[in-house]
Amino acid sequence: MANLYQLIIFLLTILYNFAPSHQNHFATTPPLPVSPLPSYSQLKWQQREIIFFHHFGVNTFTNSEWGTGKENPKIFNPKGLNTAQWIDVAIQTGVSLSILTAKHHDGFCLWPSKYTDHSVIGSPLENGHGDVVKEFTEAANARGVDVGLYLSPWDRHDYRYGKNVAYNEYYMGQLQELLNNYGNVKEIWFDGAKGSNAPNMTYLFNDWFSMVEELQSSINIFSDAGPGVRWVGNEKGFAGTTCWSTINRTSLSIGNGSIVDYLNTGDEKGTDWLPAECDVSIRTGWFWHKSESPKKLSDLLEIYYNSVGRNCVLLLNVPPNTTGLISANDIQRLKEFKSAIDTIFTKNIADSCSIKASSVRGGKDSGFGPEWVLDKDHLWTYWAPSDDDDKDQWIEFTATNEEFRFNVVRIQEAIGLGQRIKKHEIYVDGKLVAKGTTVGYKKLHRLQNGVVKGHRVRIRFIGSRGIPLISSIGLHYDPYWHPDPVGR
Ligand code: FUL
Repeated sequence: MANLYQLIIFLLTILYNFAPSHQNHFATTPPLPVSPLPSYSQLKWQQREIIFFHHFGVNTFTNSEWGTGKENPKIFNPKGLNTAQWIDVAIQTGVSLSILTAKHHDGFCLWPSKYTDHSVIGSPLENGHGDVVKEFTEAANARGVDVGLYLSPWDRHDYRYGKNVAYNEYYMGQLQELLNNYGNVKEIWFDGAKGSNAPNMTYLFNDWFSMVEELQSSINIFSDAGPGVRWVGNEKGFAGTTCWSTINRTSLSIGNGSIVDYLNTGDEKGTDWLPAECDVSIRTGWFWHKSESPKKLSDLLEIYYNSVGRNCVLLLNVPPNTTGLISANDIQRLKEFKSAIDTIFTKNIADSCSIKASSVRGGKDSGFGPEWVLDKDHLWTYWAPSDDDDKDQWIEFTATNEEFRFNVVRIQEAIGLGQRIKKHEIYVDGKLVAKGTTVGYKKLHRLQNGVVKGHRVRIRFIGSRGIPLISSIGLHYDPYWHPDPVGR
């Protein structure tokens, strides 16, 4: 009798579980994020990939890099100033944000600040009625390019410099002028440079940052220690081969050169999301000098692979000349640079491959299959392995007809849910061709042995914080890449 009773209960349980009304019809949910996470503004910033910097001021006319602060404003005379031309160059280069030096260390202001006369007011520009910040921001707004500003804390001109209260009041007054009167500002740039004549000068960074965030809602604050974006630790445009967007802000300080290695690699265990920006000039100097010319295309590509291709944003300085224009040879080099990037990355050889993975979260058709690494949304659609697939997670591409040929591999993580990957390897027909550590928003591998041919590419993820989430993968051919045969 008891057995019969048990049998009935068993059959009823089966019926209950398989009755249509009790089946799970819901889609598989996305996995939990692994914190820390980027803010909306940090994600937008990361997707820009390349940003322009324009160093322009009295140094442009004195052929120097650091002005003394004693320059006569009358020397600032860009007779053909055309900021629209700068912005057009940004657009042609695919750049969506340009940052201008509103004030450099010499203290000369490119806008008519009411707190000093060391500015465009004393210059021949529109007989003292000019405003480069206004022209620049208006040209950018009219063309749909975002703007950023650099207001140097170190001021070699102003008499208040070195007097803590007076100078911080002056500086904060200028911040209010710049952030109240020129529309949206998407990035503000602070460095920690100080005059050796005023070693006790204290910059009230915390007050400055609070004020910046009060005045501009979607701004990223750049400094050695963020809080929006961190310095990469050098001015060569190179990030570490390992580069986490995470770091401990409490270990950072602004203007302290000893932490450059930490800034360069970030910190796997960091509790703050603070991605790195790689600043470098297209020429040797930050300001325009007649004797200098733009870097070679191969150098710019090297910088691109070592910055954008290492999970960073490239802040490329393009200095306007004494006429007030971007020089023709810089424009030419930027055209070549943009065209090279398009040539390399427009075609993805993986698009014509069949694709499979070690496992899929929620099974086939769950929305997390490996095919999602080939769609055009690079952030919120991704391949996710199943939670229990923690030994050998891989994704594999197989050529459907003739063998493929490539020399660049691009991997991108769904960083909206955190940066996860610690270690990965790339195999072609079973042979290891590249390996690396972090991936982040974008990792580019230029294959050190040049072009590989084959039928099967497997990318293995062999260490991650939580499961890896891969938003995009590309197999590309870079015709400009000729690895040095020495040391192979
Ligand atoms: C540094 C400055 O000292 C350089 O002149 C330049 O502006 C560079 C981008 O930042 O801190």
